[in-house]
Amino acid sequence: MTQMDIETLDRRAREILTANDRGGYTLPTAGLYPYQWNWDSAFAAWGFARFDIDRAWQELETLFSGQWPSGMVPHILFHKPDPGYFPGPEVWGASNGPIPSSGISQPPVAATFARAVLETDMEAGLARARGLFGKMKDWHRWFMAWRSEAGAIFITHPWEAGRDNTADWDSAMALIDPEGVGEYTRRDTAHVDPAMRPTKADYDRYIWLVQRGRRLGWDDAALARDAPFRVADPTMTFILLRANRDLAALADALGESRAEIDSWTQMLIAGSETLKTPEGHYTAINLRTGAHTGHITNASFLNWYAGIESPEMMAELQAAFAASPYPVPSHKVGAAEFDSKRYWRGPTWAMFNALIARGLLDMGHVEEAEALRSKTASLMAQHGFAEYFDPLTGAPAGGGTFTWTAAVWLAWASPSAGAK
Ligand code: 9WN
Repeated sequence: MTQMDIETLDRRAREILTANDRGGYTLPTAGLYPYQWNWDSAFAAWGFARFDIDRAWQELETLFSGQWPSGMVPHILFHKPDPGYFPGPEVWGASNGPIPSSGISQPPVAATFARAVLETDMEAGLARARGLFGKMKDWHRWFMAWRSEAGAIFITHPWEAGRDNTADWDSAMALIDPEGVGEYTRRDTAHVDPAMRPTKADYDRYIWLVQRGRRLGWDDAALARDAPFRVADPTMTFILLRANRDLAALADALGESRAEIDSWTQMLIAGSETLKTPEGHYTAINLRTGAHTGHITNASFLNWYAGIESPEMMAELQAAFAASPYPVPSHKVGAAEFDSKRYWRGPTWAMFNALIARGLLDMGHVEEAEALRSKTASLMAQHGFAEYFDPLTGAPAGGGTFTWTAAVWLAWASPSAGAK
């Protein structure tokens, strides 16, 4: 990549963030996702911090303006109505918070990126970080209260982990009979090739679970009783563990107490161990049956990001590097469920790679971190800032001009980012 290529790509990535900006929050991509999504926004903040620090803080502040009194931060905030997305606010029927929203959460990367933003803005940023600190802590407390099974964080809807149709949910989804879900019109397949999206069987169950939540008024205690879908998930567990460590560092920087946060960290470390199979791989657990799914997905490789060493996962990472030119696939290449184009069942996600590589770097695996960065950078340089990519050919898939892909280019993959 020449200096000129890098400058052009940096400029293009900044343009995408700016074009997806709706004033205080950023859409993942116009058309397909016309609202504010939780973890997408935290990635956007990381990207904005490269060229507009005030806008970076604002992205996080707008996200937390939708926090529910329970501490939960919804996965979608419906700031303005838009008929282009289904299910919209009327389907969710969640009026539990200050802004119409969905009724579930998403992986809590916010504290990690708030810390990263603060590191680029140590003086002026302290006041902004202070404004967010208590809200982030309340959110983490909500996870520990309502989504923890002995320290392993579980999800109650496939959308909660942000890996909608991963094979990790298959056994749990098979136990749901979506009877009575009724007719509905999907919008996603009007924007994107249906071969790159979840199936109708998946969608029926997504909507059926939303209808159940709505019926129960999105009340945490009611939802927890006889929950039809409960899967302990490496995405959630590792990301909350990492975010918790970063929240504790923020507590230190702000002169706040870290005792309660540290107690959660210990529980999450113990919970992470329950995700480990006898082969030493981190996989999801269907809590209704107690069985590990045994699938190696890109979430399995977040152990380093969470501060956990694993020679077995390192061997799997080397295997993933050998199996495709554009790792890390969201499902192991060669496994029966692998589908190179279908969303979370095979494609490579640049934002996931950014998390995996940060973990590798933090734990001293410099060579692997750099290999992953440069492979991801060449993927974007050749194929643009797509939602996800075919790990075998690099072909772009899903939505285009994607916020979090552009953000991770700016903050991590671009040679100008200094590989942080
Ligand atoms: C449902 C916005 C979101 C991401 C998720 C990704 C996808 C939504 C959808 O898009 O999910 O939340 O409708 O497919 O799976 O991780 O946050 O980019």
